[in-house]
Amino acid sequence: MNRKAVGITITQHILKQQRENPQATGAFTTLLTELIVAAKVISREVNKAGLVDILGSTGEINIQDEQVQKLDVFANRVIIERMQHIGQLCCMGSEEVADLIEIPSQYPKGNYILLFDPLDGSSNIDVNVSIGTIFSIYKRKNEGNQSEVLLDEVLQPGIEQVAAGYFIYGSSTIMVYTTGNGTGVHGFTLYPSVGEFLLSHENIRIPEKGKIYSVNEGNYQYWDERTRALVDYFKEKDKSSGRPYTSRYVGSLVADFHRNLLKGGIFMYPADNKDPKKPHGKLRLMLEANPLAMVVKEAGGYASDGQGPILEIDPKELHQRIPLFIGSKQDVEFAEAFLSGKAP
Ligand code: P6P
Repeated sequence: MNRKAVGITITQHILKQQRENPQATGAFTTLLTELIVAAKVISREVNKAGLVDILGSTGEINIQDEQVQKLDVFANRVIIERMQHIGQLCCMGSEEVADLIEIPSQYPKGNYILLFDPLDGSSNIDVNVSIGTIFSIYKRKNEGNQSEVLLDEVLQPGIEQVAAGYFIYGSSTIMVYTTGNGTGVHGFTLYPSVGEFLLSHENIRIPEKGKIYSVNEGNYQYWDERTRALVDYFKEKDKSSGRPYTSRYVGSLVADFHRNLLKGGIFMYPADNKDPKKPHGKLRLMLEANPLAMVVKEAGGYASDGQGPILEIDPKELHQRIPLFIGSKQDVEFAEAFLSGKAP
C-alpha cells in the first residue's frame, strides 16, 4: 500500500524561503519556528479547555478594560517565556501587557520586534467558538544596537512589517502567514498525529469582490450617519452589484477575517460612540489591524481605517485603537470612498 507522503511542513516552507533570500541569516527562521512551538502548546490547551479548570475568567481586568480569561493569561505567558530566550528579539509587545516587554538581561538580544495578541476573541472560549493568536514582526531600526529598545523604535507603520500572520484554533488549528514582497500568503494545518503544520492553503488569494459583510449590527445606534448608510448599502437589493450581501459575524476577529480571506467579503469594526474611552472603535492598530492588513494586501485585498490605508498610519501608541474595514479590495475601496464622501 503506498502510504500518502506527509506533504510540505511549515519548517520546509520557511527554510525554502530562507534559501531564496540572500540576506537571510536564519534568525527569522529561528524566531518563526519557536513561535510555532508556542502556538502548538496554546492549541493543545485551547482544545482541551473544556476538560480542565482553565475556562472562565481570572476576575482581573486587562489594559483593554476587558475581563481576562485564564487561557488569555496562559497563552500570553507561553509566548513570552518561549520567545524571550531565543536571542532573536530586542523586545515584545502584547495585547495583554500595557508596556513593552523587555528581554531579560540573561538572554542575548536580537534585531526583531514581536508584537502579538496572544488569544484574540477569548470571550468566545467558553462557548467553543474559534479564537486565534495574531502576530506581527518588525526589524529594529538600528540593528545590532544592544541598548534598551525605545517605544518609538517599535511604533513603525504597518508597511514596515517583515512578516505577519495568525493561528486560528477552530475545528482544526491553521497557521496563515506572509513575509510580504510578493512571497504570497500560505496556510498550514496542524496534524496532531504528526505534530506538524502541513501546507494546506498554498498562495491564498482573496476574491476581488465578495458577497459577505461582517459587522456587529448591535452597535448600529452608536455609529455616525455615514457608517449606518454604508452598512445599509450592503443590505439593499440590487442584483447588478450582487446585493444584498450575506451577513456573517462570529465576533472573533481571526475567525471572521479567515472566512472572508478564503471566501471574499468585507469585515468592519467602525468607530462608535459607545465608550468615550474608545472613540476609534475596539480593535488595535499594532496588534490586530496591521498584521491582518499585511496578510490581506499580500493576498490581493485591502485594509482601511475608512479614510486611507491601515498600513500607512503612523502609530502614536502601542495599544492605539483604529476603525477597521478589511477584506476584498473592491468592497473595502468602495467602503473607504463611501465613508470619505467620494462615492455615491
Ligand atoms: P464585539 C473579540 O473580543 C474582539 O477583540 C475581536 O476578536 C472581535 O472581532 C471583536 O472583539 C468583537 O467585538 O464588540 O462585536 O463583541
